[in-house]
Amino acid sequence: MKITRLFCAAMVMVFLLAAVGCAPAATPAPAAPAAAEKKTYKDMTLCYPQLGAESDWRTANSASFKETAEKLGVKLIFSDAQQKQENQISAMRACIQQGVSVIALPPVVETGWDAVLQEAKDANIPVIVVDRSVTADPSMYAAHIGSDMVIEGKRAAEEFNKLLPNGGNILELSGTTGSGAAVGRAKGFREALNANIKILDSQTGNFTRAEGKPVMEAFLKKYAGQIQGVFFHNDDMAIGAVEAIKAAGMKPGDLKMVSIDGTRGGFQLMIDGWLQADVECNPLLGPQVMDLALKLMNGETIAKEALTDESVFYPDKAAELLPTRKY
Ligand code: GYE
Repeated sequence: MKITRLFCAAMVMVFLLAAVGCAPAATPAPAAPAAAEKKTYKDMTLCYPQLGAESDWRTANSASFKETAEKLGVKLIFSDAQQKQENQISAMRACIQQGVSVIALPPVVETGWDAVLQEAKDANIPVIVVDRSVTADPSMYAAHIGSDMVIEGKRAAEEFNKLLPNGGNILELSGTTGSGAAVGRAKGFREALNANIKILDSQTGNFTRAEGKPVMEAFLKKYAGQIQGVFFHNDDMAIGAVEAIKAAGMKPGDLKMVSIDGTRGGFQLMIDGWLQADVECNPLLGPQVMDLALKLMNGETIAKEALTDESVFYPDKAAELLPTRKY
């Protein structure tokens, strides 16, 4: 009897010890999320309501999205809004209806996005603002990725400060009115331009060759003999304007000229002596945007602002670099 009791007490002790000391180790660890639950590029439907096809920069930007999507197996819903905000908004609405994974929006102008951004938010579809900026509150979108347009404008101004050390009069051929690119570049340019350089006039050429040419023709008629330089918000307008400048009988170097983008066309203008500097603006944003979109699909937090690293190109290296340019 005594032995039995002792045996029982011992058993209880063993049981208690096991319960206290060993139980935690015996409890199975919480199951790690299965790798299969993580979304991949193959699960992504990305909406890209492109703003238009106005420039070589834009063509390269569209190609970057199409090629990257193809390579990664992302389903891309691409449209061309022909520089009209209302077309971009209806393309976005169609994407929201379809229930895409992410919308990447290159906004043609800065304002007027609140309603459609709210609709995307209500549908739980994250929006990455690409290239140009929006004035909407940052809480309305997941992130903005693109160039710092103000810095680009400052870089262009610094070139004029070097090109016209004793000052002078210049003209500005600006981008699409109300676009983040034109607003930022104009602002940065004015902030960094020496006080002895005067901007006599500023007109939009809508970022296109076709509109750049007549604006330059009108400028030359109005300001003949009064100007030393021209600042272009992009290379396409510079290309259009050079046609007008040539037609007016002027030679490379008669006017100091600085542009933005760094496209092959801009490089050719530097080689031919028309442009004295070209400020880089990188359109190849497809890989970075899709990487961020995938992170959003997997619930990861991403930085609100991702700026592209850029520099300035000069005529001395233009011929050597031209064959390596991707756009
Ligand atoms: O510089 C211009 C294009 O938004 C950065 O748009 C872009 C600008 C680019 O049409 O060529």
